[in-house]
Amino acid sequence: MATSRRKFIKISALGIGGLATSASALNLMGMNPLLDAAVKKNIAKKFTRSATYCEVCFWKCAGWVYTDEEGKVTKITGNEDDTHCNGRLCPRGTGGVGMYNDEDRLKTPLIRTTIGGEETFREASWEEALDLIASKFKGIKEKYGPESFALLKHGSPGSHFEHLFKAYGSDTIAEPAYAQCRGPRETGFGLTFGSWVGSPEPADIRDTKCLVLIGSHLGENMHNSPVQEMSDAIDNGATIITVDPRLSTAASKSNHWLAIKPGTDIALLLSWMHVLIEEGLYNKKYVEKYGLGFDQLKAHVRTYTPEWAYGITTIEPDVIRKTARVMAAAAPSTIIHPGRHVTWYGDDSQRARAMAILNGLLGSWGNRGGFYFKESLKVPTYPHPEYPKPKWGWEEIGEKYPFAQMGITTEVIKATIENDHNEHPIKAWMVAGTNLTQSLPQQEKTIKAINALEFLVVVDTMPMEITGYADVVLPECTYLERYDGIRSATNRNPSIAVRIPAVKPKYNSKPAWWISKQIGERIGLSEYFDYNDFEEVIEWQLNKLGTSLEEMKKIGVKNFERTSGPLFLKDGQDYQFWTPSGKVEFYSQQLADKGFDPMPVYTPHPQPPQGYYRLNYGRSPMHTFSRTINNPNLSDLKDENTLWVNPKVARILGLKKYQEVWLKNQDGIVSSFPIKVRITERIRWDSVYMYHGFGHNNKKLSRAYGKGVSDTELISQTVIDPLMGGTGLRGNFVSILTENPHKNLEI
Ligand SMILES: Nc1nc2c(c(=O)[nH]1)N[C@H]1C(S)=C(S)[C@@H](COP(=O)(O)OP(=O)(O)OC[C@H]3O[C@@H](n4cnc5c(=O)[nH]c(N)nc54)[C@H](O)[C@@H]3O)O[C@H]1N2
Ligand SMILES: Nc1nc2c(c(=O)[nH]1)N[C@H]1C(S)=C(S)[C@@H](COP(=O)(O)OP(=O)(O)OC[C@H]3O[C@@H](n4cnc5c(=O)[nH]c(N)nc54)[C@H](O)[C@@H]3O)O[C@H]1N2
Ligand code: SF4
Ligand SMILES: [Mo]
Repeated sequence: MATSRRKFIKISALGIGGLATSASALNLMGMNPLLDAAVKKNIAKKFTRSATYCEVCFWKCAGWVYTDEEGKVTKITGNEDDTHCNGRLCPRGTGGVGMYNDEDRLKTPLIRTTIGGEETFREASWEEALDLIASKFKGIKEKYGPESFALLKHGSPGSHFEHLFKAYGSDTIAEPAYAQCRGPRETGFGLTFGSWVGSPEPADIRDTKCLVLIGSHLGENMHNSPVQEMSDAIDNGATIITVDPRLSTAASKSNHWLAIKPGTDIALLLSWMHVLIEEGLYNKKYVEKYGLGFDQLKAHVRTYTPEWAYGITTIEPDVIRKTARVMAAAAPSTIIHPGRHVTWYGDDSQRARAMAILNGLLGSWGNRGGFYFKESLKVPTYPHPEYPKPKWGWEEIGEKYPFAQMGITTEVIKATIENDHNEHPIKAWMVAGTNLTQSLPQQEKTIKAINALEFLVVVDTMPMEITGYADVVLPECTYLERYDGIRSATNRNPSIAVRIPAVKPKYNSKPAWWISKQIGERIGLSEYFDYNDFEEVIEWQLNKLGTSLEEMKKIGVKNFERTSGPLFLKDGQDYQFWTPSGKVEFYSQQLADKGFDPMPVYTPHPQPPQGYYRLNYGRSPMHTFSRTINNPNLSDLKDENTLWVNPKVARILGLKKYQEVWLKNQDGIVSSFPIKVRITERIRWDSVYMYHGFGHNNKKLSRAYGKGVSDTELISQTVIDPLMGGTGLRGNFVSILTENPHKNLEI
């Protein structure tokens, strides 16, 4: 029976067969304090350094991994020549060593089995696990077609498996970094300027005179170079305007903090447009030369006065006027930052459009201190036969959303649940580098989809929650132990960086490129993997780019000259934007043609009912999502999240500092674990706030289990962006329970 077969296996139940950790292994992992002290004393050691780029988050800073004579990884530092980090890693990047050292890592392939009526995993050899996976690839293809095998991925392993899936004939590919992250801003800015914002964002923060952050919390969001540039901009006297219902770190460094009522940003943006236009402060030369539909926009925002917006946003009219004037005075060196995790309330592409339009009115796109024209180098494709053409794929699955530009994870979930009477039935998944049950809302649905699958293989480095649902778990080695694709960065100047293994894979773990090739060869796709080692692929590509593996091993990063022209527009220069009209589209005919508002409109969103508070969440500076919570170095810095509560709310509910509470959301879902209260004026009274990523429920994560609350488990209501299918996550409300609701259930 599918449901029981897919029962979540707490890998802790894995006693059978045992994954014994030997004493000598513990020593190697720096777990033995005596040995640690001995190592510290041994200062005369010789160190080797190898080039890498960081995998702790997706900024991909280039760095150096130092190993000592015994092959022990001692530290990771930033590469001075890298524009992503300028020689400095963030605390998470420095803590990357912990990913390698974590003794809870997945150690060997695991296969789901039943012993004495109990489901568990047993250890398996790579041969056996890969043969089983290959037989499933073949079986799914024969029975349903290759399209029915989906790849859900994130990070570096993703590209290796994407190659395998495309060679196999499946384009059913999606990642949470689109529909639960950046998707809406790419649509909103794309419709306006004709190009994606992309990563890294081409915001010229370093030279800006005015940086406007709308729910973007740089400084807690630790993306490296933008944080450095923001700090330089502050030193250079730039004005920072932060719109955030919470006093974020960025807000605390701002000249203006606009503590907006959550969910009302579009009203503020429209009234800013109103002030710029009514007071004649917009960039007339830029708008005349490059803009399209200004007159319609002018008519559209005529009634959106600051007084109108005040009633919605709670931001005083004179503050709205004043900040609009500050932005205009600094223009075109003003950045209305596009943000990054922008899937909030379901009208997110339209909010991103409003932000893009504001940048257009200020003339900042293509001007110094605004946004630069980015450039990257195309890494040549290692020769392989053409991919077969799938009959359907991510586009067909997401066809309801005309402006989607990548696979929508939640649509993959839907197509998996309804796989009996669906044109696009999904029957099997490979999950690589994404902890889906923690990164997708409505956990119940994700689990329902998993139960409907015929086969699930998970490739991860850690026994994360998602691995507990797998039929086969494959242990990938960490980024310090493997080659990966060349990092080609889109930046002011193009650059490339390499990842070279600093140490051999620990335990019985393997790199994604190897796993992908092994599966490919077993299913008759050898010609797509025409190399013995991924080193050969990189070497071939580097030669084509005019360098070599030998050179890159020495320098790690190579910067190239621009070839696409200047970073910014010249005064009065003719320029074709990549929109259908070649102009900055204030009015979007593309949207009108598909029946959407051609210019952004404010729509009210539900407010918390009596006794409930909006569940607000964001980044912990010391962690990346759920992936680092168990990291020995980083959990040392922060091992649980807290619940930010306004003093007024604390008074009403009689809450004390650090008191443990439980949360119950509007649908009756109760948090699995308690969370400690942090009483602070930094959060509005209508919301509570917590860091995302905590509240792990897999016991095998010895440091992370049961620490704090998972925001994801409380997100059961979502609002879908009708333009591109993004998942609005911020419409959930929680009440605070002071009594343990699980007390009577505990055995
Ligand atoms: N509730 C809620 N949901 C969110 C967000 C939120 O703030 N709140 N944020 C959203 C955003 S912005 C994003 S981008 C997504 C991120 O979503 P995910 O990418 O799913 O985030 P992580 O939790 O970091 O999961 C990464 C997984 O990859 C594994 N991993 C790490 N390194 C490697 C490796 O080298 N190889 C392999 N094979 N696996 C590896 C980790 O162990 C972990 O299981 O989540 C989105 N979902
Ligand atoms: N340390 C660290 N840094 C990271 C990551 C990480 O995991 N850890 N993840 C990276 C990734 S993938 C992403 S996508 C980015 C995400 O980072 P960002 O895009 O900067 O931020 P968000 O997580 O969307 O936003 C959180 C902020 O939005 C505010 N907010 C909530 N509701 C509203 C509202 O209605 N209006 C306004 N104006 N503000 C609101 C919150 O109070 C909070 O300060 O961070 C990146 N950087
Ligand atoms: S910002 Fe930090 S965690 Fe992200 S890639 Fe750079 S060093 Fe690593
Ligand atoms: Mo993200």
